[in-house]
Amino acid sequence: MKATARAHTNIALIKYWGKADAKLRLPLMSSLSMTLDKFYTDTSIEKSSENTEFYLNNQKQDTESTNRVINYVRRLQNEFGFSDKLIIKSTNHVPTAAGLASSSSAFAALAGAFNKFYDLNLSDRELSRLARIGSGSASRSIFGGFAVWQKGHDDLSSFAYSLDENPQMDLSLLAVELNCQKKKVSSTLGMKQAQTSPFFDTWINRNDYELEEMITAIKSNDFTKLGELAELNASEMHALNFTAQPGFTYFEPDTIKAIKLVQDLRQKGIECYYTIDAGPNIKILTQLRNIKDIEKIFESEFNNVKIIKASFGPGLSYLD
Ligand code: 2P0
Repeated sequence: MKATARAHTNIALIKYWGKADAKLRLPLMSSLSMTLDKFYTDTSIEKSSENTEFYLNNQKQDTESTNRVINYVRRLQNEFGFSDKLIIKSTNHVPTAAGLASSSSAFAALAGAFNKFYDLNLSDRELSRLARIGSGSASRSIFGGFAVWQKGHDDLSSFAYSLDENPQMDLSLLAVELNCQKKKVSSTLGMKQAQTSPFFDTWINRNDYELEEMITAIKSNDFTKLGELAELNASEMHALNFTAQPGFTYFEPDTIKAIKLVQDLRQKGIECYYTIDAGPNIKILTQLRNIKDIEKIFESEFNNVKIIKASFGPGLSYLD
């Protein structure tokens, strides 16, 4: 028997940046995201007659990523009392050009495949909790549209829920690949380092307020408010990195150039906002009528820039 699940990546508009418990991936703050239609992972699980193996895009993976996946699946097996050897195959439909991390879709799809393979009939809440243990942001990819990951206080209370599975907001995301990839500081390391910033307490203390404001913006279909808040929240996250002891940044010179371009576009009446994750590329939040103008200006300002357009994607689904 083989079970396959599909999960889409998400982009956080209110970001998770700080862990209360690294092993359980309990966050210090709640977060909110938009699930994206263009980027997803398909993962299948079947029985193995020999060892547990992990293939990504049809290739057997190195020890590090294999271990992360296998240890995760073992942990789930222990929780539910299984011990079979498994073959796990994932296909990522997350183009590197998107500059988006695939761990959100990867662990959500894996939790889904596990649920299907063992016929567990888990609720979305339970699936979200299990996905979270694999990678924090994966908790939100169980759901489509807008999802909120409530921080909770222990393993059972930290999971995401759907805010709006099928939003009517005119909201697009342009993933801009700036061709300036550098060796990354992992999210886990970045989050740990950010906690040394003198502004970290402020970041935590503002979380309830910013989350509530974002939920209000979504419920009232207020794109301007959503964009302003998302940009502020991303800037706060990156300010923590700059002011950590020692400081660091994911930004490259082109990141700053792109930020200024977004600000210039706004001055000219083309409404758009940026958000940035643990890397140098920016994602632009905008509306349908402005996409062409933004693409044109970015293409003229950057050589060989790749821009991928995305909008709302669905939650976890099962393929077989
Ligand atoms: C987020 N990021 O909310 C934040 C914003 C990046 C910037 O979650 O360590 O791969 O596996 O729990 O989920 C990326 O980190 O981290 C992330 P782990 P994850 O989307």
